[in-house]
Amino acid sequence: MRTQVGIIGAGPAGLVLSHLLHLHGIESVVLENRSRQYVQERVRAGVLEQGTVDLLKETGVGERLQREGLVHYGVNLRFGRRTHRIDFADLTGGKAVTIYAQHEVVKDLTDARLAAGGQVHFEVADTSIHNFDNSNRTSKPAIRFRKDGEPLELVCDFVAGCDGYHGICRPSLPEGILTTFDRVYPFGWLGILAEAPPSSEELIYAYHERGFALLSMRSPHIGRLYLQCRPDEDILNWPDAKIWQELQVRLAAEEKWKLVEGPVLQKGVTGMRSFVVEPMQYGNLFLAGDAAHIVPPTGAKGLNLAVADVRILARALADFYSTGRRDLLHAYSETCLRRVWKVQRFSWWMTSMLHRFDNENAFDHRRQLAELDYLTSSRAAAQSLAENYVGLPLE
Ligand code: FAS
Ligand code: PHB
Repeated sequence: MRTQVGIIGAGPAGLVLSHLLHLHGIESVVLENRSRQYVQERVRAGVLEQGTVDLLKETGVGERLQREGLVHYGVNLRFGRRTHRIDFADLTGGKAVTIYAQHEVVKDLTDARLAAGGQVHFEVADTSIHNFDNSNRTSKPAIRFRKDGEPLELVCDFVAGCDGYHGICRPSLPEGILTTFDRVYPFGWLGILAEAPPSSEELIYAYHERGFALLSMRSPHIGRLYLQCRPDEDILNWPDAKIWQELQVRLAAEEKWKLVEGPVLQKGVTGMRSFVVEPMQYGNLFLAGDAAHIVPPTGAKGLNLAVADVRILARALADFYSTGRRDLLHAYSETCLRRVWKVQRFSWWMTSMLHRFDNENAFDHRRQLAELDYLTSSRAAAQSLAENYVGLPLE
């Protein structure tokens, strides 16, 4: 097989990249080891930044998003049982976020790629990457894999490692090339999908002495709620009634407000870490999305950062194929990392402010409350949160 850009991973990074390359007339092949159904049903992120929404709409894959997405012009912080709204429209000149599940984005992009004759191969196995280090000018990069048991090789000009945190691309780089920056948090999130109308129009981030809680949603009928838990929490210790009981305590408000419960459709525990590798490229291999970085979900940034990476990569590849110049490709990692580290900072800050840490004391708890008090009483502080939450400019 032969193509211009070989893409490993059919998550948001891989699919948006393939779609953007297609719009530039650049061929790509996407190789995904899971089934199409698995990838399109995997419950992950739910908040799209303004820039992500604009990109999907402007590039012709935002029709269902426009119809079904929930546009939010604000978010709520709840602490001391009192609720404070951060008004995005006022603080960011009209920007918003849209609630639209990641797996819906993946569905829309997969449909669009296949409808355009794009090559997205699911359930490939034994993927490996070769000749990407640019040392041997005669042999082009290659991706070897099995499809229906048959060994195949995809020869390409460039390889995009969009295969997530557990993929094979990052580990394929030679020893000594990558520097890793890592912080593992001493807690996780227990998340549920519930068949219950969300009890708030907009998201509620709650700081509570028993731990963080978040009320989010997927539709006017489906709630998505999280509570801080131990990082190695066994979900079997959390029957539905106990989850709802804890959410009722942590989300309680002094104003007249009730958290409506309902059947739990899905529940799971996610660990939390901040992770970055530098550089995000080597030879003709480019890492994008979770393959290169992980953020704690408190800032709702993971998916959006993946999209930001591949916007930069698609532009660099388009410039190369139209002019032969490699300067944007050479600057890919540096360009992405400027935004990656600012998003890492914001996600770390939101996480540190809203969660209870076992090794912190009464001073720290008062400091966290002061941070929340400052955020909700200073326009400048609120504007900083708002501009990060709706999404920083691409560059
Ligand atoms: P992805 O992991 O989405 O995609 C990588 C793809 O590569 C996968 O489909 C995988 O099957 C495939 N792959 C892996 N190895 C391969 C191989 N060897 N060969 C071929 N294919 C291979 N972010 C938020 O903003 N909010 C959230 O609430 C949130 N919740 C999350 C919950 C969980 C459990 C997890 C794991 C992540 C969550 N995230 C959240 C972050 C998440 O949304 C990611 O940031 C986003 O999926 C990044 O997209 P990709 O970089 O495309 O990686
Ligand atoms: C979600 O709806 O899944 C969600 C929302 C906001 C976050 C994290 C997850 O910060």
